[in-house]
Formats: sequence, structure tokens, C-alpha cells
Amino acid sequence: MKLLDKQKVIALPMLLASMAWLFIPGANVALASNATTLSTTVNAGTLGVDIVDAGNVTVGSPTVTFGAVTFNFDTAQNATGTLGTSSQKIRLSNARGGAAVAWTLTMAATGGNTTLWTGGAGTLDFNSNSSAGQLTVDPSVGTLTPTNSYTSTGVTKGSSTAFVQGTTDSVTILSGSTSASQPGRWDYIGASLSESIPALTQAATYTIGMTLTAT
Ligand SMILES: [Ca+2]
Repeated sequence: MKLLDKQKVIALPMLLASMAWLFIPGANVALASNATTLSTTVNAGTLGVDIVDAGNVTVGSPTVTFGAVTFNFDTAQNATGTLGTSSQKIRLSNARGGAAVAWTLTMAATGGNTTLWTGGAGTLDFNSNSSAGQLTVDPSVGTLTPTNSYTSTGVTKGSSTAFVQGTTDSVTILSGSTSASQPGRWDYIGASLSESIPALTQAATYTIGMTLTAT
């Protein structure tokens, strides 16, 4: 009996060694490694907005030039422009990974809600009323174009909105719901801009900085 027990103890390690041998790939070269696993990672990106030209190159200094109006003694006039053109496309890129998160693309005065249009010695308001100056943005008339093979599902153009200081300090250009592609990318052009120029506004070229933000 004692001899049999000893034989069993010896036999067990031999069996394990034999199994290991069978599961090693290329088992005929027991100590060499001639195969490797390549690993590469694509990290998710971020949500962002850019203004690009027709060749999809970032525009260095985007501008919107409104049509000129002529000095008027008595009545306010509207100067109009277009935000987003074929040579200055607004490109919303959502390179986030994981489950889709809703986003909005807004525009606000770069210098804050007390900023004014400035030109020559004069100023002009962008968020007051027709007698002091007010900018209205209508993104609904623009055109949204998905890039690559994405669709416009879940992406909505904003409605016509006037800036009102302290009340409406930013205007929604686009919004994406959780049903929008993620990742996804869209080009947008053609938002209508209208600035009410008060009567007696002195002749000059006025400018104001606006910033697009995707959040
Ligand atoms: Ca103001």
C-alpha cells in the first residue's frame, strides 16, 4: 500500500507537465517566443467648433460683413449679414466616445453682455432695442450638412432670437440631442443676422466680436 501511494505522488507532477506542454503554442521550441501581439488605441476626442473654408481648412480670422446702410435722421434701419458661408463654414465636431451626450452650439459677445459695437468715435448696442441697437440671429433659415456618412438626425437649428442684455446673452445656433450621431460632425451655413441701426447713428464702420461655443 505504501508503495502505491508514493507512485501516485510522483505521477501527478508528470501529468501537469504534460498538459502544460500541450497548451504552449509552438511547443517544439519550448523557450523561444516568436509571436507577438500588436496593440493600438484610438482615444475618443472632444466636442468643438471651428470655422473652416471650402477646403475644410480653419479660417484664421473669420468675419461677417453686413450690408451697409445710409445715415438716417429719423428712422432705425436694419443692416443684415449671414453667419456661415461656403468659405466660412461653421463646423461642429463631436468626437466624444461612449453614450451620446446632448450639446448646444451658441454665440455670444466675446467681451460680455455690456460690449458695444465700436466704430470711429461712436458705438452701437447689440442687445438693447431698435432705438439703441439690437442684433437678431435667425439660425432656422440656415443649412445643416453632415460630413462623412453622418445624418442630421437629432440636430436642430435654433430659432430666431434677439440679444437682450441680461436676459438673452447667448443665442443657440444648433443643438444636438442624444439621438444625434456620436461621434458626428456637421457643417452649418446661412444663419441670418440683422442689426437694428438707430436713427442718427454716425457714419462709420462698426465692429463687435462674437464667439461660438459648443458645450
Ligand atoms: Ca447693451
